[in-house]
Amino acid sequence: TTYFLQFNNKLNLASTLYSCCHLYPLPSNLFTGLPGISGQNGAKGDTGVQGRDGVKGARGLKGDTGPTGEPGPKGPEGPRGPAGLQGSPGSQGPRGEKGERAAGPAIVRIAGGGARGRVEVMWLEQWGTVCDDSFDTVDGTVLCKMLGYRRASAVFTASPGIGKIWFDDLRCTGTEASVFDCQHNGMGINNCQHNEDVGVQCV
Ligand SMILES: [Ca+2]
Ligand SMILES: [Ca+2]
Repeated sequence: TTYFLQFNNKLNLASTLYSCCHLYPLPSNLFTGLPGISGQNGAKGDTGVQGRDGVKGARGLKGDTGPTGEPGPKGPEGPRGPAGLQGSPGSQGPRGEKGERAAGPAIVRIAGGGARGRVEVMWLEQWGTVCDDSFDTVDGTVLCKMLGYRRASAVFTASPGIGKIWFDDLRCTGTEASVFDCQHNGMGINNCQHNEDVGVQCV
């Protein structure tokens, strides 16, 4: 029915156009029949040509920082460094207290070994003599006591000795335990000759 109505409408329109104007030729498809049934699907077309590569995408966002790792093992000990510069010497320390007189070998003697003779003293491991300047029995007594005698009964100029003249201007007070503790010019300091070497008589 629908096709029929469409057919009539097309027929009426064509008739009207043709009858009224005679100007337009009738369209060749105006009087076609009913549409046939649909044909079978055509064969599948050929595969198309591969398209061009797409535009590269934008760079992704930076990832988050990962967790802190475990500390690595301790490295080996480094080589020993070069020796440092030598330091400056320290300041001199305080003077020590005077020590006890060493009980060593004899440091005074009477030449010849008797109770009377030239006085000889040892200093710096050298035997020497004593000048007779200002030497008296007080000095002689200190010396005789060192040799085990009580006192000096006399002093005199003895026969010349040899070596150093260790004492000159010896002035003992009588209380000294050693002639080395008496006042004098200084060890080896003198203006004497060996013909001024002093002698002593101990009792
Ligand atoms: Ca003299
Ligand atoms: Ca003198």
